Amino acid sequence: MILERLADWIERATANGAVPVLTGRNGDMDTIGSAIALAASNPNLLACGLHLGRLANRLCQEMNAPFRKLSKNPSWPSKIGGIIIVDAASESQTGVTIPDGVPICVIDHHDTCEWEFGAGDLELRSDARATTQMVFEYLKINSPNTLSNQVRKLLLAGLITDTGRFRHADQASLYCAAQILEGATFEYQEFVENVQNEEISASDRGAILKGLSRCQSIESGKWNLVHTHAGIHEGKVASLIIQAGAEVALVSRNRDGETRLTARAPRSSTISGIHLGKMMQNLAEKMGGEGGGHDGAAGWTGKCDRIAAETAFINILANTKRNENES
Ligand SMILES: [Mn+2]
Repeated sequence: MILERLADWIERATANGAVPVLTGRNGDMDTIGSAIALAASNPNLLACGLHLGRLANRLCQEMNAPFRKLSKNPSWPSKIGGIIIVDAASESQTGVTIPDGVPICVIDHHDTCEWEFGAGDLELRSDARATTQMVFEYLKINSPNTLSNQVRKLLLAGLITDTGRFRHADQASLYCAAQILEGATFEYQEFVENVQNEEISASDRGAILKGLSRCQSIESGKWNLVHTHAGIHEGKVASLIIQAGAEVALVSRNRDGETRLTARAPRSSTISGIHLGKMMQNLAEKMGGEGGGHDGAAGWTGKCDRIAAETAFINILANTKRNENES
């Protein structure tokens, strides 16, 4: 059983020194919640990463959850037993350089993977809807005492946000959510309201609306694409575009010479043949940079200008076959 291999890996690594549990640089609730929850199971594990996203930052403050913010060139503990990376499909997705010669363990649920593994490394990859789901499965069996209300809240928050409030859930993730709540003494509805209670400042609202006002709807091959650029909140803009009925949403941004693409697609599009993660990986092969993700949510980052990146994505979309099914 693969989770036993994780238990063995952690036991060996923590016997050799401190083991940072490193998050993805987007700092979303899934990566942060996974790291803090897993780190709570062993005193030699330390949750850390480059960045805390808005929601993760607020929940961590409310719960006083231990998380260490790293600089781009972190000073790692001198006696380091290994590094666990959660919810990141590549080293660049962590934003930091992993020291050479240190065993790594990657726990991730993305469809794409650019890690290279050597002897002593461990990869745990699954089709879980959130990495917190994988961490819960591990803690449930190997460290049930770690599952305090606080840890359960962090795990549940990762599951709630990565599934878009369970819109993209499946049987296993819903069952996992029920199990997380089974031993909890907080109320689900109250917690969900707290997670959803995201305040958007007037200037952020302005940026989101500006992004929406620039939207263009085009036909690319057999697909409808709505694309725009936004300086902030690209994921939110993309979700709003999908709610407006687009088959594929693409939001780009350019900052400090780096272009980032964020794409979303509804289930009806992924059933018909869209796999945004693979398309972004394809884009990285053509344009350089790094791309990947899930079928309905993915991203790419690279050095070329915004228009060139958008054009390359649109070409890939135009060449994506559509499975027509009669139902
Ligand atoms: Mn995730």
